Amino acid sequence: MVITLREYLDKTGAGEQLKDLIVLIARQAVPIREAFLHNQSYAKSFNASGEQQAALDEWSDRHITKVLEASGLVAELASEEQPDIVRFPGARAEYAVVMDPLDGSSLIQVNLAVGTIVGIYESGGVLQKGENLKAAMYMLYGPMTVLTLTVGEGVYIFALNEESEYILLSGLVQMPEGKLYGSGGLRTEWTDAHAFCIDTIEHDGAKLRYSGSFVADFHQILKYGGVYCYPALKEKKGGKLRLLFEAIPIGFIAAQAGGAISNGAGNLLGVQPSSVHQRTPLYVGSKGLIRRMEELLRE
Ligand code: AFP
Repeated sequence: MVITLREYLDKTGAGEQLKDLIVLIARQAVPIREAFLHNQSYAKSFNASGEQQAALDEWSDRHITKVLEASGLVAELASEEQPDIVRFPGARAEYAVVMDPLDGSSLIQVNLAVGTIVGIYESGGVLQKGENLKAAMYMLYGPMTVLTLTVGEGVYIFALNEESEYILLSGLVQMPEGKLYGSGGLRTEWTDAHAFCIDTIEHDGAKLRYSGSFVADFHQILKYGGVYCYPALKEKKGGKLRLLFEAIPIGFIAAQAGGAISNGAGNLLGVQPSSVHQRTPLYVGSKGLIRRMEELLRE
């Protein structure tokens, strides 16, 4: 039996406004996909983290921001592509959204999978611990467009069909213990502790898979098990990935699928963000492997 995104949401405890917001955001995969063709280049601008924006980064950011403002459902938004928190004082609901509108943008020009990452808090603004999220989702633009979603009742994966309708692909996804791994940062930049950790799991048979798109790399860890990491580097103690836009929503999904996310020392979902563009070292994947890596990092 075919189950649509809306039908699935109607069976959950999510409130009407949250369901509307999720469906609205998920639908933006259609215009974003269409925009790929005309936004292949780099823009002249740099984001708040000093990285050059792709034209599609800018386009997706502007597009989703406009849609969220018009919805009247979102009071506060933090985007990887905007320097400050954006407030919509006219909103009739209190939702706060954190997003990376186009994650993995260096892969746009080589046509590898990239995605849109979103986290939704019910109220209280965007600077909150990940464990407070009400919902998290990502749309992955690969050969198929898939939506991975949690409203705190497990993880469900949907595929966008030819009528631009999301159809349930798999439900109550459980992340297995697995042997894939990918680590960001150059080996020469890794700390001794992280290098020891990677040497050890490689010795135990871990197999390298790393594309440069966090959302795509995480999706295969979700399905096959293993670990994605972007560690603290010798010269950059915070690593590269952003706590709000990347780590928190993906970590919430991982935890809902029975996996875990750590900053190397403990659960990253318990970390209180202090600024919008804060970076964090990150290890996300199969629970047993994450615990093992925390132990190895301590040794
Ligand atoms: P953006 O393309 O959205 O800036 O993010 C890319 C990213 O944050 C993440 O998606 C990748 O896993 C990581 O950077 C890749 O970084 P390296 O190029 O250092 O491997």
